[in-house]
Amino acid sequence: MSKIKSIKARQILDSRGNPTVEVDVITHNNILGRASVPSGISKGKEEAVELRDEGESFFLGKGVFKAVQNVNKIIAPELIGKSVLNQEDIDRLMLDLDGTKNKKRLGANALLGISLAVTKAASEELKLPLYKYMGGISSNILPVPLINIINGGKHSDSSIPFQEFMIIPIKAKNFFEAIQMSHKVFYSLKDILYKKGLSTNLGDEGGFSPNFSKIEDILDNILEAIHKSGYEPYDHIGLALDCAASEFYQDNQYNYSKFEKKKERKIKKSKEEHVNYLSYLIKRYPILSIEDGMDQNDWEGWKLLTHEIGKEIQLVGDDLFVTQVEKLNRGIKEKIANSILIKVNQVGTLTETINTINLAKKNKYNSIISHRSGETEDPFIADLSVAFNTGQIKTGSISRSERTSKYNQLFRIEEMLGNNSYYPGWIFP
Ligand code: 2PG
Ligand code: MG
Repeated sequence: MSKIKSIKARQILDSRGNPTVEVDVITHNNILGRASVPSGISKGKEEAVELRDEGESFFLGKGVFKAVQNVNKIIAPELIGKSVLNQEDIDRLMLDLDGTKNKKRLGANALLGISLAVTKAASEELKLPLYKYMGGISSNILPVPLINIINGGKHSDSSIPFQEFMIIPIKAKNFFEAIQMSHKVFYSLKDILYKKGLSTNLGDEGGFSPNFSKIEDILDNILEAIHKSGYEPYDHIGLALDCAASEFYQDNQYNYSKFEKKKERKIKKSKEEHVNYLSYLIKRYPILSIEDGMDQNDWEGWKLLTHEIGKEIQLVGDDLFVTQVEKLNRGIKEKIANSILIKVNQVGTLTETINTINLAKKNKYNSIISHRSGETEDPFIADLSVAFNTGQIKTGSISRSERTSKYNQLFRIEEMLGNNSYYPGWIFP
């Protein structure tokens, strides 16, 4: 009865109003598994391919009807009659059907929609919460959220070159308190910005996106908000950055010109100068984690950065590893970074995502489960983070429903786990 009766995909809209894929998988028990696919804007070059329709006139060339058709016409007929409990077989069958290295024939958005909908249908079949179905009885760690309160880079039209400025509520007794602390800091920051005449408009991931003239000014304002909320930086709340450096790497240089319009500082930094700047920042501020500090192809720069500060803080590869085993293996071999960002749509199936998380775990790389800047209301990644006890999640600010839906699901999971839930806080390097 857990066999698939029907699969239907449709085009829906993501948080930016752009088309994305939603898939319904229905079993013979009339159990529904429904999942939708997120979409990034600052993408890694080697991410699995997100299939979009051509032709500017239709949703500005962003339609996903080709991917929808691939689900309904090509993949669905092959999966009808298969049990949703056989996740790996289903994912492998889809990979074979696609037959390309980067899923460009059928589209990673087509494959992922089915893969996650199958997982959800399976958990419903077994009447298990999703996190427990995926992870088993040892899944009980509530992740520390890395909460993006200032949006820059490609996620805002401000002039900040770094993409994300996040707070990490380290010293909370549980996940609920972690969010309550972050909520306080978020609104303190809003107040501070407002009183200084700065914009409190929100960027793509729900953080504020005012114009500042220096990165230090942003960090100083965040520290002010932490103090104003009655917390101590480092002791209660740490900071994290996603530089998304691939977005401002040009001709072997890190070009801060989106930001530092005034000529008082060097706008283009060599990789050594850029690394020195990041090491200066971690000395001056309570920064515990830096993601994509270097460009995705600048492995030499990554080596330098890891050598300089990789023992002191978490260095996360996002565009660098694109959630793929092959890339992470190279990083491990060359001792690049010490952590990996996990995005389901960078790789395209749940099975491959789990393989990457397991490889990271085996090699003592931290895994941070992550949203995309274009999200839907689907909270799948909240369950994923608890299922594999990754201990960290990055899913935007304390605003916008596509972000808070993940926090809300984590509240529910914490409630379900009751006394068995565990919020270890920051236990990472
Ligand atoms: C990132 C992500 C999510 P995007 O760079 O980490 O925050 O952004 O989804 O645009 O790639
Ligand atoms: Mg990133």
